[in-house]
Amino acid sequence: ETPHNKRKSVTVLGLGNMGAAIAHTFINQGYDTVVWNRNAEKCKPLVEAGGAGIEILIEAVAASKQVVICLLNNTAVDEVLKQVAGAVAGKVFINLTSGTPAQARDFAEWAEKQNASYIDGKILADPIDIGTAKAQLLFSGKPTVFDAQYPLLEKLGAITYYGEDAGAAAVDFLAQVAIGYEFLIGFLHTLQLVDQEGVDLAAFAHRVAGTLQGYGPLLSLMVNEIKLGTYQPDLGPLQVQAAMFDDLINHRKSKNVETLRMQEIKNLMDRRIANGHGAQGFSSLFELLGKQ
Ligand code: FVH
Repeated sequence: ETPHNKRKSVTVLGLGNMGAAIAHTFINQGYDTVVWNRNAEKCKPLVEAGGAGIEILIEAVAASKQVVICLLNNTAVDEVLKQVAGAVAGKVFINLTSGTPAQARDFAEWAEKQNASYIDGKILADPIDIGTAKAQLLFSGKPTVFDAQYPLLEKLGAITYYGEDAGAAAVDFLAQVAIGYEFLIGFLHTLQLVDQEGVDLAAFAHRVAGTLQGYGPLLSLMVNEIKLGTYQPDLGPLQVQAAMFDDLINHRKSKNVETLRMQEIKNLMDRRIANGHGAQGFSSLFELLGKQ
């Protein structure tokens, strides 16, 4: 039996899909895991798994030095933290709730004023993957605090540290999540397109997954062209791409599939070509996307 002050303990606030997966992981890793949830019913499965359910929020927070928070959004986190203000000196808050860089920086400032510490974390994974290398977790905050928390955090999955600025992990998270959604809404639209032509969707998805392999090197090439400002043709010169886009958009219109985003791309291409850059690549649209 390890002496009490050596026993690893952690409190988890929020036992939704993700919070419960996090709490289960800590329990499985031998932590004395205190669990709290607004709707206390959700503590039951965790208590059965060996966790300690505490219904009074301030007692749940008082029970451990490390307090992991995983709620629906940071509005909820705000509501919860307000209830424990003044009673958190010495605590280490590890917030794994999705949110913005500004929210993360505000919480870090709040913690500082409360004589507590703060690490901001973002999860690029499904609950099922938590506790395995498949889960990607992004962290930022004070290096000394991150280092001290590393043994706890690395139990959750593959972790990346983004440095001292508490908002840095959220910057990457929101950007990467946005790219994912841009791609996936495009994918859903193309499924409508090919479905109408009787294409087998599973086979099509497999082919798309194959084509996606080529995008890694293209991303690096485009960033290089943006740095150099030369914008060598990628995907061909813009004027050739624009010619294809007219057909692509007309085809979609004929199939009653949304052309909003494709029209946005075409408009950018036309503007860039009109500015005399028709021989440049798709990367040159970057010039039109910054603060106007
Ligand atoms: N689930 C996923 O696949 C994604 C993967 C990527 C990261 N996200 C983020 O994880 C956060 C939690 O998401 P979740 O899936 O666990 O969400 P729910 O299952 O709906 O659980 C929400 C918990 O938040 C509690 N809650 C909501 N509002 C409040 C409030 N005002 N005060 C206190 N707690 C609140 C809720 O409590 P209850 O309704 O059970 O009483 C749940 O515990 C999220 O940021 C995702 O973006 C997950």
